[in-house]
Amino acid sequence: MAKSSPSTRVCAMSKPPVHDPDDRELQVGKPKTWAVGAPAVAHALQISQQQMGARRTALTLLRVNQKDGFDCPGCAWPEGPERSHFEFCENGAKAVAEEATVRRVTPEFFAEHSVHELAGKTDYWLGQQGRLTDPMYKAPGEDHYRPVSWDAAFRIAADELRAGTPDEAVFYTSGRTSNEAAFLYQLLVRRHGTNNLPDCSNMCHESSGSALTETLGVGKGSVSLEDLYKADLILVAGQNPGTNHPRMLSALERAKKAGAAIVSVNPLPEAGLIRFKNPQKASGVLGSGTALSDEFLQIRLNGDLALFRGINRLLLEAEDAAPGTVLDREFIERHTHGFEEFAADVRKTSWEDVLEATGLTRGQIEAVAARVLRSERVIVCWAMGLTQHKNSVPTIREVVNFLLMRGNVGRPGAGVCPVRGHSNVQGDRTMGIYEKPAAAFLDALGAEFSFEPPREHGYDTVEAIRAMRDGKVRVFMGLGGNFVAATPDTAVTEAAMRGCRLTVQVSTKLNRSHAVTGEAALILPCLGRTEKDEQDGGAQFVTVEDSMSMVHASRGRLAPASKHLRSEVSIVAGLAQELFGAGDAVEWTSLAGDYDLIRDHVSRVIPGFADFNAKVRQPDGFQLPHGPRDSRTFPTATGKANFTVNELEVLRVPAGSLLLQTVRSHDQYNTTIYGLDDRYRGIKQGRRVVFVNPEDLAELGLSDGQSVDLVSSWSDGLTRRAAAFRIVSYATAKGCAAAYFPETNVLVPLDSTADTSNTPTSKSVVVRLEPTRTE
Ligand SMILES: Nc1nc2c(c(=O)[nH]1)N[C@H]1C(S)=C(S)[C@@H](COP(=O)(O)OP(=O)(O)OC[C@H]3O[C@@H](n4cnc5c(=O)[nH]c(N)nc54)[C@H](O)[C@@H]3O)O[C@H]1N2
Ligand SMILES: Nc1nc2c(c(=O)[nH]1)N[C@H]1C(S)=C(S)[C@@H](COP(=O)(O)OP(=O)(O)OC[C@H]3O[C@@H](n4cnc5c(=O)[nH]c(N)nc54)[C@H](O)[C@@H]3O)O[C@H]1N2
Ligand SMILES: [Mo]
Repeated sequence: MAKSSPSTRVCAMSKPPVHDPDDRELQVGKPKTWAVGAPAVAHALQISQQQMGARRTALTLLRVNQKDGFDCPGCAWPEGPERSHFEFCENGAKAVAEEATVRRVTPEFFAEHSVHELAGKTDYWLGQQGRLTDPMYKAPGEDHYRPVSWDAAFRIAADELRAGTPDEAVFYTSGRTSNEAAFLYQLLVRRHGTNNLPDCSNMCHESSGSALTETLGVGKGSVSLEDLYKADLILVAGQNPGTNHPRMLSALERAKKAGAAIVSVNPLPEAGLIRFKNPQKASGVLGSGTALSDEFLQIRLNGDLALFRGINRLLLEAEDAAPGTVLDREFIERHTHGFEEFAADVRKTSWEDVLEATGLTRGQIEAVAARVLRSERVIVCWAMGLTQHKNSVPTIREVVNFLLMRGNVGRPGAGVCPVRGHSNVQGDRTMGIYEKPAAAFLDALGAEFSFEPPREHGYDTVEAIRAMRDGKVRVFMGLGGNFVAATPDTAVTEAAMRGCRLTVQVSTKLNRSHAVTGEAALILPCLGRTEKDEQDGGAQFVTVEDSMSMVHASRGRLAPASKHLRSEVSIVAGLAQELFGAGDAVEWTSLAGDYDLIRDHVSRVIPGFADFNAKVRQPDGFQLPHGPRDSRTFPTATGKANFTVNELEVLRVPAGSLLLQTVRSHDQYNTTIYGLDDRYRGIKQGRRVVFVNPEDLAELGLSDGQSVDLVSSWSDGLTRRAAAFRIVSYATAKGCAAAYFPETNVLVPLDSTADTSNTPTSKSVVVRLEPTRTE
């Protein structure tokens, strides 16, 4: 079917539905130049009422992010001490509505729909079915799930785990899991004898973690909300906060009112970054809002390393012209390592390369450098636009170089701000969800629970898929998430999952990972954030850590979606109890009955958690220590903040090809599709669209409205194809295209990953656009 290069061996295509029935209604209008405001509130309430009804909507939304309420499952943006009654945003409300929905997926549903049939449904359809109510088991050779008791489910999983070696099991985690569940889970996994703990972070901010750990010694952001309000200049690179972190817009608005300039760096002119209407203020709902960005650099995909190298070179030259006025010499001498080598290399940066890679003019880059020189305090914020490329780790290291030059780390109003995705993805890593745990962590864990944890590193997400593909994995378990749909190379990943003996999913909602399974499959339905968690020891709460290292409590208030649900903690403990038997050294049942006991263990194993139980009961929780932020101590290999040398290689695509980024629409949460619109980009009732620059369309002989297949080639000779996308002529950077994931994950080759972090290169996929054949 592929009429592509002669080297084509196989054509990988996403099996699941090529067409959403609703896609026929697809409408393309004009993109918006502002975000939030009245329509956002209306839209959030509409989706909430569809899912929950009016009364439940009011009850639930008032509890989001309140000090005695639950943490919004939407994103990891912090709340800050002064909260309004509506400390949520449109997309937070949609995330809550998805979970608090009154729709149910019952045993009768599974009797009616075979697994085979479910695999043919869209992600949207699957998610719309509602909350899972009962533990379910699909036996080998059967095509239907049947109800199973919790005890029998744990026995099935434990038997299968015992039948293989510890390394023949893979334990995935998604970032909504609470600290308590995550801590217990990694304990189970390490007591079982493996470090195979891939997580969604591997596909997300792993590049930030890698780069920041090497250069600053801590793989987390170094700023607090207060710092944003004190900054003179905030660069927002590779991030779409209007959709993915809407509450960040309020913070940016406040920073701006306090005098900060904002520069956004993005191939797409994202609505929220241009103009923002604050829904929490009458002026925002009715007025024309705040113009947020002072400067918009419409950079080419993958151009950020070049941009920061260019700026850094200009800063060095400014220092040469007026010595002692640009660099923070005292900071560099006292606190950093490797400056001379870095400076020598950056001076050699070729402007030709910088302009080609960024697609910007030298004047634009000089204007930003001039702003930097006028700014005492600078913060750089970023998200997936910087982390999902081959050169992501060097790119983020270059951002660090940029900040270190002027001492912009470890003082008020300055620092690094990787904006995390899932609401507790940072906390899960803090709790030890990591395939490459530090020796000190394992030592402390082993001492606390009197056992010898495995030392060999485990599989990350991409390595786990390879191992499954190669028949090295018997059991896959997912604590949340949707592994099959979120990961790259859909055809390869689906085959890999089907090759497992048993797949186990701990989930709130139905998704593709329940439909594409191992020979046998278990669905273990769990409580969500919004729900009451009653255990033997009484009502429990859990804790989470936000993007700025604040740890706080989260208490659900709603009655559980079904009486058969268990908490994540109780599911992990139940499995462990069955796996390790009665007299185990860890008292799993007691821990599951009273989460304070888990927190006591955490307080002894993980630095920064002393007095955990007391501190987390303070109204605002507490902030974890962070050497670079608190005292300019840098726990790196050199004991100082490291400047690094980062080679600039311009990513050139073959003639006739474009560089494709895979992004989120406004109506989705990763693989959960809330609706089929992408309001800010002018798309209604459809998702199979590809955004292309009009000049590229003219050069390629294609036109707006035409249907094309997206075809990616890779050095493995495999041609990957996603069929039938409508072209939308759009103001993206030249040479760059954009389309939504998960539909486009079929195009991302498993082996195309970032150096060091091994993150799939979801934002730089080389594709050709081939007119869809209709025969
Ligand atoms: N409503 C909602 N909220 C979410 C999520 C969701 O799906 N829905 N997901 C959550 C998760 S897990 C995460 S990780 C975050 C994701 O938050 P984002 O990173 O904002 O999400 P993406 O849609 O991947 O958007 C990437 C942005 O980077 C830009 N970009 C892409 N490539 C480049 C590049 O090479 N250079 C530059 N400078 N820019 C580039 C894109 O144009 C886009 O604006 O959001 C979290 N919050
Ligand atoms: N092409 C491409 N691929 C990407 C990305 C991209 O930008 N482009 N982004 C990547 C990123 S940044 C991320 S973080 C990953 C996301 O990967 P995942 O985290 O694996 O995926 P999600 O879609 O967030 O998972 C949704 C499912 O989680 C379950 N769930 C929801 N809440 C809870 C809960 O409280 N407990 C439990 N146990 N389960 C729950 C529900 O069943 C729901 O169906 O995707 C990555 N994939
Ligand atoms: Mo993410």
